[in-house]
Amino acid sequence: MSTYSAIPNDLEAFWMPFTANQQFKSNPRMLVSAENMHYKSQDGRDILDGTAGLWCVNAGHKREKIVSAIQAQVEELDYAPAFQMGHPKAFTLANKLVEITPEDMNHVFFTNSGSESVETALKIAIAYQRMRGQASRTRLIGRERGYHGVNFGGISVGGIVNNRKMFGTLLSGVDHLPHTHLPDLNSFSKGQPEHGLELANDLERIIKLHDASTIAAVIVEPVSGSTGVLIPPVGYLERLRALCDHYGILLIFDEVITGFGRLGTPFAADYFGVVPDIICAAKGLTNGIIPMGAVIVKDEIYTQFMTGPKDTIELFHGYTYSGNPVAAAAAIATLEVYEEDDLFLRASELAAHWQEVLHSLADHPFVIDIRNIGLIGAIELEPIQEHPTKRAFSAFLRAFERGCLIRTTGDIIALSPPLIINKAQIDELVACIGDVLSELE
Ligand code: PXG
Ligand code: PLP
Repeated sequence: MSTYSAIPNDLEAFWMPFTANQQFKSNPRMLVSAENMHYKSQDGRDILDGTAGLWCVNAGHKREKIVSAIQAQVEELDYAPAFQMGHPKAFTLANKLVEITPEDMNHVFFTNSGSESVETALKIAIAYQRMRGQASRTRLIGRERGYHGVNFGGISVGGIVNNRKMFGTLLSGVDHLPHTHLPDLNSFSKGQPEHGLELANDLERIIKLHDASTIAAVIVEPVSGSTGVLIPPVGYLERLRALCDHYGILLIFDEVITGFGRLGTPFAADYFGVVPDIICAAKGLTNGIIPMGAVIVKDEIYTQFMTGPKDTIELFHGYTYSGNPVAAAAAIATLEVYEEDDLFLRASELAAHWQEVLHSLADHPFVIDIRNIGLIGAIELEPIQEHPTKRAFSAFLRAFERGCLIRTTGDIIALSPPLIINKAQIDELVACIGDVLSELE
């Protein structure tokens, strides 16, 4: 007898990620197809995508070029071993990717997700320090309210209590900068907030405590996404860069969300004019279609690893699917779509309208802050006493009923539409949220 006896559409077997499983399964919200700016729900409604899936479908859904590239690749070469063997598309992709990375960042290590990119970047940072004769530099510095995926390294440098508290003692030798969210000083900022640059100086306190000779790297999101869109104060990233340079510490930008045009530039590094030593990427690399991530390093880091005996593996690290042919084909096609449609420029041109329309919600009930940068926005709501997150989650449910997909984290509505969105759709999305806010209790 077959062991495959699940009742069709039984929702129990799938343990859903970052989901209130019991609540969802009692009232499921299913998406069944998608095209351009819209999902289709199981009950046949069009849902305007205000979040690019989970911050990843930057070119919009069902892009013909990417779909055909994947189909052709599956026919031609489905899989190739990733270790001690190569296939052309992974090299083509790396070359294409470094055309849009900051100068002197010309080497790419492929992973399968943002979480894996973070683990890879942290390991490269520690190994690099050792390769250059600084083996005592093993500490990693993250930041409060940082999100760096869900693996052990990432949750250790991350700064979200719920992602950490259940999982034991995590990595040792980690410390955290303070977050940069200063609502009393910066609420309703448009673009970068004015106050908070001095929070970067906390790195010097940490250095005094541990000594620079023990610190390998600092990892931050240029703009924190998951914890509710925390935008770096003017001058903050520049100060971090200067301190890292001064003390011989590598600076890692986790650009899993900010990469691929979200701010209207290829990377946030370009937007802010601050170049890190290592960039973590994923999500928009393949338009979210096939899992793939990338770690991009400065030439100096790659070169440091390439000085040993020629027949020795330089970095004992890699994944079965690093540079997977189908993912590589998807990513090449995705980068072509970004280029052909000039989507990063489009995002930067839409940013002013986005800002204006978003801030028009300032006077709505319960709104305590609105912030924005590029095509990212956040609307922070006053929490219901004793029931944090409930008000925003109720907004999410109501928006879905009204035909808009938004994302909430805590009591913050986070928005990040595909870069193909037009002005009328921005207006529609924000009007939908306005209606929802007016109904909230
Ligand atoms: N770093 C950053 C900065 C991220 O935003 C990851 C690492 C991990 O990537 P993977 O591919 O392993 O999930 C992320 C992912 C949300 C949300 O709604 C954000 C992420 C993932 C899912 C939901 O805030 N960011
Ligand atoms: N666990 C076992 C038993 C494995 O053999 C492997 C890979 O060969 C892994 C985990 C890692 O899997 P991946 O390379 O897909 O990350």
